[in-house]
Amino acid sequence: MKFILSSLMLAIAMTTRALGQDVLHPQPNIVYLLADDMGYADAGFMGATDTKTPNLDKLAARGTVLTSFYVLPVCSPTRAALMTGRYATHTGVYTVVRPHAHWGLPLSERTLANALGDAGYQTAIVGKWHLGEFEEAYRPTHRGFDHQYGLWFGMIDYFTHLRDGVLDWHKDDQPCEDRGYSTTLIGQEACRVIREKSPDKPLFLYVPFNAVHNPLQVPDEYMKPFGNLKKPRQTYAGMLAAMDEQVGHIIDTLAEKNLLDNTLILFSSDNGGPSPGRVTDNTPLRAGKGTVYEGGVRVCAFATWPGHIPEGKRLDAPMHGVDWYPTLVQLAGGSLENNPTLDGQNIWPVLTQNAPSPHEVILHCGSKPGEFALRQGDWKVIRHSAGQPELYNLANDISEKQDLATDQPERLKQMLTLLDQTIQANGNAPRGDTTTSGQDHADVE
Ligand SMILES: [Ca+2]
Repeated sequence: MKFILSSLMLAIAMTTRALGQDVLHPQPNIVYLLADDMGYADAGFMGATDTKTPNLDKLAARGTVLTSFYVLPVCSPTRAALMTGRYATHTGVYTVVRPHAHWGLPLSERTLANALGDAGYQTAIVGKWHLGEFEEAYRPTHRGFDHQYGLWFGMIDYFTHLRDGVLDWHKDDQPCEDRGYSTTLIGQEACRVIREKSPDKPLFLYVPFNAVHNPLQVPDEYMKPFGNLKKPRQTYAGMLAAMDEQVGHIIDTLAEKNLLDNTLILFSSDNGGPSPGRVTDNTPLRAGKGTVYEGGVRVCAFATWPGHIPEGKRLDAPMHGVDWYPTLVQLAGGSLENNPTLDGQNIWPVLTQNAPSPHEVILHCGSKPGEFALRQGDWKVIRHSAGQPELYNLANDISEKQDLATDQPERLKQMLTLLDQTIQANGNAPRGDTTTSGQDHADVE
């Protein structure tokens, strides 16, 4: 029976190949859509009513929404975590990598693109890198990506692709003169990569949009449907709609290529929304980008792969961006042997079999020296770079309104000890950026 089945699979594979279609792969294609600076409650699937994200909502409904998905408080550290499966305590990427800064994701790190490439994947990054570019060796095509398109820095002008007067638009890490709104260009290139995908290899397509990061810029036509909103929220809603439209094109292209059944689609923001209440909406979470409060590190996220991941489900088990690395590499049949120590855990059983979160604790690394938080079960302790530590019970206080540090000194002490132990057990890498306090621009970039 097994022989007949495998012969049948082979026959189908050969037939589809003869027809010029994609060969059946046991390894799924992986598309990671990363939004930049999107608030926890800015999408319809997270309850937003003043924005329009129909394509993200459709995808989320066909998969599982991850309501306790954590990342780091700003851009570069989250990207480092996604690319390595390691916390900032291991990579040293605690802060944003500024344009031309003489550091980046350490070259000793094995990236997700390296690992999936080793497992036989075609790899492409279309969007924002933000992990260093001052030497060639730090650029995406030297970090495991077969193909690169988009920006190296953060915070470029959406129309001119300039940052501080310097063009930051690249193709295969060479300057690129393509004109147009960056969100549109990113979507178009992602679709091209899918259309021209190698028929012999599964695809890892990483699409880190620079939307909806500031500067808040969007063609007028996208703002018009949101005339009832005040700026800057109106502009932001337009930017979000433009990004959602490109997500729709990416999904349509996957469908045209008949790849949807064999593609795992992941979505998240890279940090919480900045200026919550004015630009973004992190309801019901406290604060936003740049902080280790929930509004800075808990982000909107989902995972979609019909037939594999439950549809229409909401999953509250705590998980972290570092988890994708081991999860995806194992799903792809890749090897973690000789990999640097991982902080991430394989969350496939959580996603597919309702297993509990594999994390005893989740560590939050802030950008400011000495700033950390730790979640254990429902409890969360925060140690700021200055001032008193705080203690919250997220089970009945998701908004972190009631600091229990004074009421529960014993638990506070225990949690702070556990925090120190966790930091020590999870690497002691020097901070990559030694030139700033980590405080500068944390809230803008
Ligand atoms: Ca960001």
